[in-house]
Amino acid sequence: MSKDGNEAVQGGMNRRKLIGGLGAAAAAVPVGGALLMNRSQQASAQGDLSEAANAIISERQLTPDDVTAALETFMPAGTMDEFLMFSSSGHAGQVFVIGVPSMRVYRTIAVYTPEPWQGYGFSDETKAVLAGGNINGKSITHGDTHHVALSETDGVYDGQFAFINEKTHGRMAVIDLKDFNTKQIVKNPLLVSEHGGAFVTPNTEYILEADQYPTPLGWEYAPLSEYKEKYRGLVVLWKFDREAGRIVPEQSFGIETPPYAHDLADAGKGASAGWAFWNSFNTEMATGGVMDGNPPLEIGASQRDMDYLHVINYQRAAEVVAEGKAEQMNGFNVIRMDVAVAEGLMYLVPEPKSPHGVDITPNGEFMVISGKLDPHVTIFSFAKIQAAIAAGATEFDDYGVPILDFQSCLETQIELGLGPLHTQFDDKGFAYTSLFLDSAVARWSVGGADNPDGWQLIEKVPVHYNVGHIAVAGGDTAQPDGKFLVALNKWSVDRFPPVGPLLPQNLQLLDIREGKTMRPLTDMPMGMGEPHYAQIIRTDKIDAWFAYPQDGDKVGWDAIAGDFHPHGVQAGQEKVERDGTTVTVTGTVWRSRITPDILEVNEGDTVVWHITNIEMAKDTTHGFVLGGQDISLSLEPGETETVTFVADTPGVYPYYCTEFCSALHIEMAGYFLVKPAE
Ligand code: RUQ
Ligand code: CUA
Repeated sequence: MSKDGNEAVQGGMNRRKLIGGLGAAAAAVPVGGALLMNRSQQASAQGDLSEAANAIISERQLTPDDVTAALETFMPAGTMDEFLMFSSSGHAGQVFVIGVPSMRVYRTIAVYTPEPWQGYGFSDETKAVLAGGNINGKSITHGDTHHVALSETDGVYDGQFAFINEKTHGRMAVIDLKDFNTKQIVKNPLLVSEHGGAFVTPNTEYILEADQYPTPLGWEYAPLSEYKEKYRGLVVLWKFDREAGRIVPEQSFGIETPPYAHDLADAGKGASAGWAFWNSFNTEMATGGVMDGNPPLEIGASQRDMDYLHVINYQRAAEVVAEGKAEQMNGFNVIRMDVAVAEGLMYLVPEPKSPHGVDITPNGEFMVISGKLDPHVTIFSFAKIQAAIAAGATEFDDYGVPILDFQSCLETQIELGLGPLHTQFDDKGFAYTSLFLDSAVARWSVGGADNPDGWQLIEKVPVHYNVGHIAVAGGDTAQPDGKFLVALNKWSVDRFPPVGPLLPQNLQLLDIREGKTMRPLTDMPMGMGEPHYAQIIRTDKIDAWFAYPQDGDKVGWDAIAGDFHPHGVQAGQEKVERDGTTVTVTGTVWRSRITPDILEVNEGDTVVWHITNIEMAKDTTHGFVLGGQDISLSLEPGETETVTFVADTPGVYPYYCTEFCSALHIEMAGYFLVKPAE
C-alpha cells in the first residue's frame, strides 16, 4: 500500500475490489442454518458476504491491508495454528507457547519459577526439579530466561525437547515436549552468570552455554585489580542423553577462555558441523568503577574497534576430554586455556566491536555477526576460517590464543542500518536481521556459490519498537519453513491501552511469504514477561500426550521420574497408614471425589500425601489445594504427585479441587483435621 496522501483514495478503491472478491470466493453463513452444516458445506454454500463485511469494514474504517491481515491471522473456531512458537519470558523464569499466526497463548511452562496453576514447585516431585537449580544450597525462585532451543535431528527441530538457559545464575533446564513439563535444572558449578546458551548441536548431542560476565572460575574470590590474571571466561558443552531425556553433567565439559565477556553463540551445521561460535565483548577487560573516577563499564568495554569471535572445535574438544586432558574443577571437566590452544581447539577472529548475535546460515557455510554499534552485518566464511587455521596464525592475544586475520576470514559486510542484533533465515535464500536502534527488520539475500549476486539488502520494514530478537519459522535450522516472522519488540509505547507504568512487550507478526513485501500482520501484547528469543516449529511436529501412560490396572505416573509412581493406586486401594508420627496417605482423585475425604492427624505429625488422578479422559485434570500449607497441585490425567508437610497448627482445614472439572466440582472437597496436642 502506498504511504502517500493518496492512500485513502487507493484504499477506498481497493476496498471495493476486495469486497467483490470476497463475495465471490467466500461463502455466506446463513443465519440459523450454520449450526447444522459442517465447514465445507458452509464454505460451498452460495451467498454474498459483501454486505455484512462491507458494513464492518466501513464502520471500523479498515484498510485492505487490515482486512487481509485479519483473514490471515484469524483462526476459525476449532482449527489449529500451523506453527507453535516457544518463547522465553525473560526474568519471569518461564516459557510461553504461542500459536502462529493467531498469536494466541496456549501454555506457560514453569521452569525456574514456582507456578501454582501447574502445581510446579508445590509437589515434592517438582520441588526436587527446582532444587536442582539451588545456588550453594539456597533455593532460588526466579530465573532470567533468554534463549529457548528446541531439540534437533539433522539440524531440524524434532519436537521432542526444549532447553532454556538462565542468565542470572548460570543454569540450564530441560523441558520434555511429551508433557510440556520441566524435568531437570542443572547449575553450572563454575559459572556465576551466563548468556551464550541454549543452542543445540545438529543432533542435540550438546547444548551450548557460556559466561556473560567473567569471574574467577568456580565461585572463587579475587579482587577486580586482578581481573586479567584471575578472572576467566568459560564456554560450556552440556552433554544431552536423549534416551534418558537428561543433561549428563559428568559427560559435559567447559573450555577456559580469556576473561572476555561472551555473548550469543550458535553451533555449526552442515559444512561447519562439529564447531561452535561465540561472540565476545569487553576484550578491553574493563571493570568499571565510576565512583572511583574510572570509565563506566559500557565506555571501557567499547574502546577497541574489534572484539573476538571465538571459533571452537567442540568435536575435537570432546576427544581431548576423553583422552584425559581435562581438569576437574568443582567436579566439572574443564579444558584449560593452554591445553585448548595446544590442541588447536580455540581460535579468535576479530569482529566489529560489541557484537550481539552470531547466526549460522542454513547450509552451515557462513557465520553472520551483528555488530550492535556497527551498521553492518559481518559475514565470515567457514571455508576461509579453516584455510586461515591451516595457514597458521601469526598473531596471538595476551593469553596466547591464536588470532586469525580478519580479512582472510571475511566473506563480506552488508550495511543494514543501526543496531543490528539477530539474524534468522527463510526457505527462499533470504536472511532477516533485527535493527534495534532503527526499530526495523531488514531482509537481505544470502550469497555464496548458489547465489553469487547475493549479499544484498532487499528491504526494511519498521516494527514497534526497539526490536530485540526475531523468530522465523524454523529460522535457525538447516531447513527453515519461512512464511512468518515474529519481531520480539522490547517497547510497545503507544500500541496498547494504558495498564500502568510497566508496559507489555509487543510481539509483532510479519508475513514474509514469497513474492510479498514483508508486511506486519498483527500486534500481540505480551504482559507476562519479556520474551528474548523464540523458536517457531510446525505444530504437526509436536506429539504431546493427553494423559499419562496406563498399563492395565496400573495407574499413577510420576511425570518427573518418567515411570509409574510407586504410590500410584486405583480407586478402592486408597489407604492411610501411621508410622510413629508420620502419616502416609495414598489417595485418589476423580470426578467428583477426593479420597480420603476426611483425614484427621495429631498436631506435629508429618503428613506424606500421595494423590493419583485415576482418570484417563482428555482434559480431566484435577487440582488439589489445602489451606495454610502452601499446597497447590495440578493432577493431570493419570498422574501421581506427593506433598509432604508438618501439621503444625491445630484446626480444621477444608481441601478441594481447583479445576472446574464437573457439575459437582464444588462438592469435590474434604476435611483435614489437626487435633491439638494434649
Ligand atoms: S539477548 S535482544 Cu538474546 Cu539475551 Cu539479544
Ligand atoms: Cu476435580 Cu474439580
